[in-house]
Amino acid sequence: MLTVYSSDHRLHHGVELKDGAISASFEKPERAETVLARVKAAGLGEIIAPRAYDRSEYAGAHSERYVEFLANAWSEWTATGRSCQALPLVWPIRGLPSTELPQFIDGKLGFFAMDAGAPIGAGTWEAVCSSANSALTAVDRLSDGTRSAFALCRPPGHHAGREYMGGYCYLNNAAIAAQRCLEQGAKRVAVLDIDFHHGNGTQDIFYQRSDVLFVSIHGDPTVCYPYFSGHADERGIGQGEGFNLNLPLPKGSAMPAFEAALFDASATIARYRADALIVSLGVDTFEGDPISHFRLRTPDYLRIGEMIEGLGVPTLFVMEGGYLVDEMGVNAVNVLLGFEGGAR
Ligand code: SP5
Ligand code: ZN
Repeated sequence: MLTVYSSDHRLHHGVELKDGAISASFEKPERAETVLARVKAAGLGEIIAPRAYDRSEYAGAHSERYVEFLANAWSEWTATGRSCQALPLVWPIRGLPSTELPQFIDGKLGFFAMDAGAPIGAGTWEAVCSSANSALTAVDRLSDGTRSAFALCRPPGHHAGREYMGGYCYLNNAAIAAQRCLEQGAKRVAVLDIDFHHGNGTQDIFYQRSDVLFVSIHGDPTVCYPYFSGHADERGIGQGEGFNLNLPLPKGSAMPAFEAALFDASATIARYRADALIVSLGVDTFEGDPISHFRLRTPDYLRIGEMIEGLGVPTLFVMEGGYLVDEMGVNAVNVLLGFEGGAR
């Protein structure tokens, strides 16, 4: 399987508000390095760098003013004399009268963020573009007839909505990839999100549309991040009604429950007759993950890959979460190996 990877991800090394203090984020550069090392060790296949794309390629998934904000945020922030990473501290919560975009960076940060989980530093924008470009490059290889590809994206993307960042995510790599599949002739694209956290951003981007089916398996949002989306009754609206499926599972769920949910997800995707499948591949479902609450084990990821292969659709895997650095390489690549094993 082809892997698309850029070392430019290292330009982003965010901070995180943790236990009342600022420290290094769980979402750190070593994550992508350990996955890359495992791709090589397992002999998964060719590894290529992403090509450059114009910013307008992100516009199907995000608004122009949001992309503009991301591109300029660091320079606007440092222009105020600050050199630490930029974080929002005020949000337009329901009930406040103004929905106008503020003109000062501190207001813009809150306007375009769902939480304080997406810090912006000097290299963030460049890293974010390399991540999205990896997904786009992988789509372009898929449309050349390749059966599957792996975009080793970092930072991740599935919490980023049409006009907001959050949860370590800035541009929604999976949504940008889905949009490009449509531009390249696909009529129906399915996004299957198996990260522990609900892919609220991807849901947001496609909620009113029927040309992209979104299916997500995740921790129950009544007790798990992102709390404000991911419930089973969120089914899409307007044209999109019936094209959004959330399968929340209780904290502590292990493979039997996960496999049953993946079986349901697969049935829905098969009925949709997708021309392409994008998998938001998080491995924070692992039993040892430091911020998540499922109990999958390393061999379970082989089975997941095999089940996804059974759909028989050209498939792009996009790296999302997974925070136990020592194990996430093996677990992520196991999904890919399971997929390839299923194809044999
Ligand atoms: C892409 C992705 O997986 N984003 C996840 C964002 C989760 N943000 C909330 C993290 C809450 C961390 N709580 C720390 C508990 C440590 N014991
Ligand atoms: Zn996650």
